[in-house]
Amino acid sequence: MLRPIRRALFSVSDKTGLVDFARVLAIKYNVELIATGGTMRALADAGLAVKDVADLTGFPEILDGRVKTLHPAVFAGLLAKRDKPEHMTTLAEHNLPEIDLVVCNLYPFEQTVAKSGVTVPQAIENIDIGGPCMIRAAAKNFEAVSVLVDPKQYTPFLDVLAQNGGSVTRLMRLTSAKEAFARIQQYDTAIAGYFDGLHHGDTGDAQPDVLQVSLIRKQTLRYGENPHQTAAFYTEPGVARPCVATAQQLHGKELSYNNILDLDSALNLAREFADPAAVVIKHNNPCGAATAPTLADAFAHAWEGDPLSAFGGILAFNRTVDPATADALATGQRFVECIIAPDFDADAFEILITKPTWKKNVRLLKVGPLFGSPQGTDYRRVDGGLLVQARDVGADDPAAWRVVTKTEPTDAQRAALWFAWLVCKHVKSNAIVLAQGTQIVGVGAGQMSRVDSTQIAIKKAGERVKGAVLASDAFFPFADNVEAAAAAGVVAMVQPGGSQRDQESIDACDRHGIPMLFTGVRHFRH
Ligand code: 93A
Repeated sequence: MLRPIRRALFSVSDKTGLVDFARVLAIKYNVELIATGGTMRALADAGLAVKDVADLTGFPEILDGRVKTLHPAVFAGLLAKRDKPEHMTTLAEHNLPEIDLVVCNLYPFEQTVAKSGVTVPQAIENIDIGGPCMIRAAAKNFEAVSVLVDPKQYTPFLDVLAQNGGSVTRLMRLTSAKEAFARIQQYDTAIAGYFDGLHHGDTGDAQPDVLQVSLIRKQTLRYGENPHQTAAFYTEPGVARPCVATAQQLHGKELSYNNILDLDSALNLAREFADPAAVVIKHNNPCGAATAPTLADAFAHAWEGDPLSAFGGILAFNRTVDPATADALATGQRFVECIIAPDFDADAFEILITKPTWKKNVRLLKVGPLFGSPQGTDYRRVDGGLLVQARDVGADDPAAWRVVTKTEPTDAQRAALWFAWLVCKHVKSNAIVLAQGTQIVGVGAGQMSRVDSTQIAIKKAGERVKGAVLASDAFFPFADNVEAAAAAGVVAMVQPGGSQRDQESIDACDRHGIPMLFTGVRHFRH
């Protein structure tokens, strides 16, 4: 059945295409526009006549915007059954207008938690309550009401209006209701996954006096770190977030104890990045990592980081593996033990499992869409006890980094330093990481002396050290690291700062004209 659009309620975080769409509704189809605060300002600034939702509800936006549309005037106008006279009488009695269209996209929860350094309160504030309620209400009442949850839907919606003299078809309303519920499901899955990783420690509660950890055996492993050690994999009951414990093995030999450790590290590094990223892990340390506009390029750059070490490595991607990436992987003498990714495109899967040298063996694990870094608590067994700490997440803010040298870094150097810093966080201490742009070219890991890590990273980088940037997981105790790096050709550095001899390192940088930044945050990984 055709339904005319007379009144539309707008409430969008992503304002892409908003004004153009609303203008056609208002001018061409004479639709009355109602909107929430920011959306209303965007429409009014563009010269459109728009009513504040507060005028509809008779109630102002309160609690920092936590309550703006949660009001019977909005929900009755959306939910009233137009073919039920009692419902229409109720609307009339309370003087509530019908709302025919909801245009709403949600607070960017997924994008927020995907960013590095996001705090729990920031994530929580990005949980949209009113938006999903309106979307659900409109979708439930799709027989009468239309709902649009994505700017991509604006043009097809206008096409339907144009074909039907300003009215919407039932097919259009039903299709958009399906998309609306699917969007809510996706949104809630992201929130549920985030909460699944939260523990009381994250909300500032004290550690409990008595800690009871109860885990369920997921699988018995053939052996532990070495063949003479028995082993099993235990997982948290009800764990649902994307992680190695919930990953689905699609192909290949049984996972080993070391595979699981390396997959966990690989995935936790890959999920740090918003751009397409590839990571190669060996013995729990990254030997290659890169981001690039395409996953195939990210893979190529990650592999090039240290091709010798990458042989037999564990790979993680933060995007679905596509055929171009699978082709690149399957080319030449490359051999990998395991690949973990949100998913594998069907053609990519076929390419990977038919590569002759891997056929039966390569382990492919699908983990589902990634969002943000895992929150919560880390446990570490020591003889006679368990060490408990909050995970090393949410501490970094590149905007708070301090330039301590006379020379300022360029924007490109800052971006490369941020990339190197994120990788550094996932390298065993003492950690030194060298990067060219968003490609790792040298890693020094797990040395007892920091300058040894620096020397190893420089050696690994070879010629590529010239023009590279350097990140150090903890402060430079002496100026020897700066001297070694500068002599090799490093052009910018980042480190936490905080040594009694910081000034010696700063002076050394100034002598070489190299910018250095202090993060104020340390990332030991023992
Ligand atoms: O904080 S909320 O959950 N409370 C509400 O009542 C509410 N109503 C709409 N967030 C709410 N919204 C959301 O505000 C919408 O889903 C949309 O993403 C955003 C638009 O706000 P503004 O128009 O002020 O930019």
